[in-house]
Amino acid sequence: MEYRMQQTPPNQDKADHTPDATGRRTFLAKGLLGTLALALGGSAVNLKSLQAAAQSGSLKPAAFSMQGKHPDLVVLSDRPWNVETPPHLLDDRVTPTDRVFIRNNGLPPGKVDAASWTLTIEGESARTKKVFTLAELQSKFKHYTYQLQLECGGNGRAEFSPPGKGNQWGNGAVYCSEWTGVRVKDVLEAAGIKPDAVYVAYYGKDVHLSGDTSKVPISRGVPIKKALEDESLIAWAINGKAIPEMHGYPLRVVFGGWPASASGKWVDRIVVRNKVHDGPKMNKGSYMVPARPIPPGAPAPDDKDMRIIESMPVRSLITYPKTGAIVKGKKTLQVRGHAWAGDLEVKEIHVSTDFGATWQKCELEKPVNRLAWQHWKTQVKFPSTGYFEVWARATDTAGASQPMVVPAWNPGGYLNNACHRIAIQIA
Ligand SMILES: Nc1nc2c(c(=O)[nH]1)N[C@H]1C(S)=C(S)[C@@H](COP(=O)(O)O)O[C@H]1N2
Ligand SMILES: [Mo]
Repeated sequence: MEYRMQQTPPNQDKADHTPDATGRRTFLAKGLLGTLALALGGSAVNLKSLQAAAQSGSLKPAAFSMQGKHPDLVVLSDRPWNVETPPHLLDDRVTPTDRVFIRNNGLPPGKVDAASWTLTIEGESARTKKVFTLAELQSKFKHYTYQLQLECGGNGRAEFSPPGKGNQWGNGAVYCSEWTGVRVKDVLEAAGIKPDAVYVAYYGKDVHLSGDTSKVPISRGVPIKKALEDESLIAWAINGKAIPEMHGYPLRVVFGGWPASASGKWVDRIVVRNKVHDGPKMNKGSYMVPARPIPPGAPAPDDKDMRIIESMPVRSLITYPKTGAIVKGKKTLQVRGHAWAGDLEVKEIHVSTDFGATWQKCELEKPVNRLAWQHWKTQVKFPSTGYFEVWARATDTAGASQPMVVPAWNPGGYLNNACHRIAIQIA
């Protein structure tokens, strides 16, 4: 369960949870032209920066190597680790753990002893303070397994102009894996919830980037109503195995459909609050958007004029074919992917191969459970050979569709749910 940067295939002692600080990345110049050729269909902004980098020779994609992770994930930063998944690697119905994006605000806790791990429930609106060992959580409460879709609030940020503050995520900071654990509500009810409870928040054991152990890198939460839903979990397993170190070993909370920042990793404390939680990253514009729209590039409003992001907006991905594909010898192609809509369901999804002039409806499956993403597919018939873009646009049960261009600019670069676009050449 250990992650290391390394250049040789992994073969570490599975009991050691200490990350390797001496990790290295290799840089490959090859592949750059390929990247340029495939950069179509995303955003003009990215394409320009790729071209500029190519001219100056400064862009060298890094080869990524971390135990348990797919080598084609894209590293945005390595301190803290922020690593995204190219959409074509998200083609599976249930995302394999090696393809799950990584978003850390601080440094993982290092060596973790699951046998002595405890979870404390407390806070102004908890009737009693309760402490559970991991084994007690597992033996005292009923287990549930759900497929839950999680997306970083900043997914798609790279397309905002001027750029939003933070990691320049493309479209791959999203996934849907299968989580197993106990319900947040069952555990909170064991402690008792006072009627004035408003918010439920996590604290984790990760370390602030400064190394200062008195500082908390992130502590966020959700309103009590979301916390008490059936699908809100305190989980110890993903896809049937212990959660890997990078994703919160040994315990995390999972709130599907909401910004993944609410789904705390390495969780050792849950607080029931009588007011909106005020932990780090619940303020100063983090995971907030202006309550009223502001012009692109305008200064960030005060928090009182911002709203905390809750359920994520409708969105979809095209996971097959891979952008840049050159298709030979046929003009009809299966196109497929997933769609999701925060707390809602996706009602329909369409694709266009003529830049949004006309749309064709796709086959769409129901979610396997609430808050799981939904699979869609369709046969696309291209009218001729040549260059095409495929755009996908999902519509939720409340009637909202994905915008075709980047939506409301906001200082944090959150909530870009514009249509996903891929480029195809029919040869
Ligand atoms: N303790 C802790 N929990 C955390 C974070 C963190 O830095 N520390 N990052 C949050 C953010 S912003 C996201 S998007 C998700 C990412 O989860 P993943 O790395 O398992 O994909 O974890 C959330 N939970
Ligand atoms: Mo995030």
